[in-house]
Amino acid sequence: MLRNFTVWLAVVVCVFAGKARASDERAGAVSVIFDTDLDSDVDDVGALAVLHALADMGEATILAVILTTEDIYAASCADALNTYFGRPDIPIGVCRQQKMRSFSRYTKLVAEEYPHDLKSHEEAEDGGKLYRKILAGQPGGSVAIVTVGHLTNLKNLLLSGPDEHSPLNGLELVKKKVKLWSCMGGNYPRGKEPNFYRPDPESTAICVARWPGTVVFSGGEIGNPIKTGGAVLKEQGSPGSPVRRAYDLYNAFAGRASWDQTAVLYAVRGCGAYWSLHSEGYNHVSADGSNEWRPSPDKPHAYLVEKMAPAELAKVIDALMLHEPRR
Ligand SMILES: [Ca+2]
Repeated sequence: MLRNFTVWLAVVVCVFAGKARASDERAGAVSVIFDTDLDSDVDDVGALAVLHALADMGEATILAVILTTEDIYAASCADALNTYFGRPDIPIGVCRQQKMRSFSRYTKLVAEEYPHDLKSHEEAEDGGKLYRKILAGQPGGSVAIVTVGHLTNLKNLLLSGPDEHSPLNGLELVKKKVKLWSCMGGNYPRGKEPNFYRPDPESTAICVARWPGTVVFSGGEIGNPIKTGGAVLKEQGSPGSPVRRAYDLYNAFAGRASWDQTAVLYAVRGCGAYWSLHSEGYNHVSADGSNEWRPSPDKPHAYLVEKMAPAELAKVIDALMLHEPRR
């Protein structure tokens, strides 16, 4: 009897898992590669939670999570978050050329406390290669890349040569497969923002100058006044949620800026009622990682301009961060 029940349960679980995947791939869902420095700040966790919520709502499909960080527990933490949200098999990429260390306030404990099967950083794939593998398998003009950290892996993709996944070089592959790069980085119209200058300004300058398609930047000034993950997450979040746990470990229950969530939200929903775009001109990045918007020549660059009041947009983001996985 117990064995029969176990078999029945397994069938039910498989059927519901199948439905979840089918729903993710609903027509109109935006296919996203999420590239994150899941380490020093906690808005990356908020952004990944928002992305899973949008996937559960049929608005997004998560193709891969790429960790551009030297935190050695970031990959396992990402796998634990993906597993919590019912997507344990999302491919995970890392930076191979960095000297790894442990410095995040939350990645190690989240990785230790929540189930996942990626046992170590070494088991993950190389981020630049994973980009190529994923892009090669997608339809033309279909992929949105969201970056919410620095750009080492993206530069590795862009400068890559042909390989077993595609005869195209990185530039050609991006041009053919990527419809949007939604980039949290820089300040607009000018400034110096950490994602662009720390620790790899050279990759920033290369990616922004050579990107062969549309880039929309969410500057530090956009996410800064949108405080989320505070009292709402503390009081209404599931006690078992790794998102709530990460914000607690980060000591962020006073609320934290929503830089990274904005880049996810834009990639999936566009401007909506949230923002307008400033698109005339282009973004110039200097060797030190500072940036300046220049009025000409016009390139396929744009930056977000606040439209919805930050306190109202915070409610939208907080609601998505409270989302619990389907069981
Ligand atoms: Ca980040």
